[in-house]
Amino acid sequence: MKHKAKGFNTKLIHSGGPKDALGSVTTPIYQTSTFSFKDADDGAACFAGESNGFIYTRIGNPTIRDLELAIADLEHGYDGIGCSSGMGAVSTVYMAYLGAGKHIVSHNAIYGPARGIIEGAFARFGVESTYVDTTDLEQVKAAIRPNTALIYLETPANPTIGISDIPAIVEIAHKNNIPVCVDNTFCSPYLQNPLDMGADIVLHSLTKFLNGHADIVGGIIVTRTVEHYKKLRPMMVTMGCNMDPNQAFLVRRGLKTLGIRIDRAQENSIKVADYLEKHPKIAWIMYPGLKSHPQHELGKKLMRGPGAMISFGLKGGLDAGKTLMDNVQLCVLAVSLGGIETLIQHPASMTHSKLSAEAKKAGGITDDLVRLSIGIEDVEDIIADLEQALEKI
Ligand code: LCS
Repeated sequence: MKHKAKGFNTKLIHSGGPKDALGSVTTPIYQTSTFSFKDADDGAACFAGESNGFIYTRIGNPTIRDLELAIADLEHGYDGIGCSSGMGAVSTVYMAYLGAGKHIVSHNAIYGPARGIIEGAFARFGVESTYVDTTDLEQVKAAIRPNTALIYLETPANPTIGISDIPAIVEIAHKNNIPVCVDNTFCSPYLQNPLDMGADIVLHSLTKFLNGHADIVGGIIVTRTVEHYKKLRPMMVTMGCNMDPNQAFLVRRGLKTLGIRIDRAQENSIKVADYLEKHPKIAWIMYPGLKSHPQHELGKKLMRGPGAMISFGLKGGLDAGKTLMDNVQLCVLAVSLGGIETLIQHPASMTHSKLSAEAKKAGGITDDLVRLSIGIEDVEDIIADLEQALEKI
């Protein structure tokens, strides 16, 4: 796909296509399962197999296509593949690159189910895996085997906010002919473009920042090259991990405000992180914008801003964390992230509860870890809410 040399916020509004024949400014919801076999060039009926237009919504649909093209443009990729959910995108990538006797290397603190499905279902089919701290290049190098078929990164990682050096890992991987997939959910293309750093595949849970309004689940894969696209697209279609046109419509609408939403959430996050870091009851905090983050300098190199995700621990450990979460009034105690509302959650008992105790320990998913996804409310209100809840500890 040819990149349009437009600014990011302009692309958020105008990228995508194809445009509706009636001139709708907003791409409508094509609520149809199937399309008559017509030649897309002249509209004449044509035999099955000769149509070059849309065929069937699991394979493709104009509302979904609009979103795929828009996000592919934002991620500087060849093309996009809309999926039912973030996990639909993750599973499609795993299915396309892994198989019996193949091996995956990944970070030990990625979104729980993205690891759980490898160690559960994929292991049953003979897939091997090694989870290491990918923020340490030596651990990545040591984990590679002759049968390694995929390096799968999530950076910043969920929930530890560790940052992996994408270009350095790509260099190691490509020397070994291994493709690299990056889950860019925590940054969104507004803050980071892994394909520009040499990654082969980038994916998102659209449920988070790209949609931003906590009203759908969705996912997308964008590839750097046509070859990767051709490997992945049929896998999504045949597994039935497709989006729904309603879902695509809502994400396309939410996407238009991604830039201003992240600017505001990030501005709030910098203030909340600063407040928490100085609080006497806080034991530790991980936020890329703070100098205390171990990959603060790397983050500045890879990301255009520190984002809106913060993890921290309280001196009073798990019990103090429970008290905090039980007492917030504005911050919503819920899983998920990247929406306009501030969410607070406890990964060890919520998003990452299915991981073994050893896996949690190795990944730094400690019992005292509290994760915040900062929204776009007035920051004084977010801080006041945390303040009154911290006073209860
Ligand atoms: N990748 C990342 C980084 C995620 O955080 C999630 C979901 C997924 C993929 C999967 O996306 P989904 O299928 O849910 O659209 N993360 C969640 C979380 O931290 N809390 O609830 C869901």
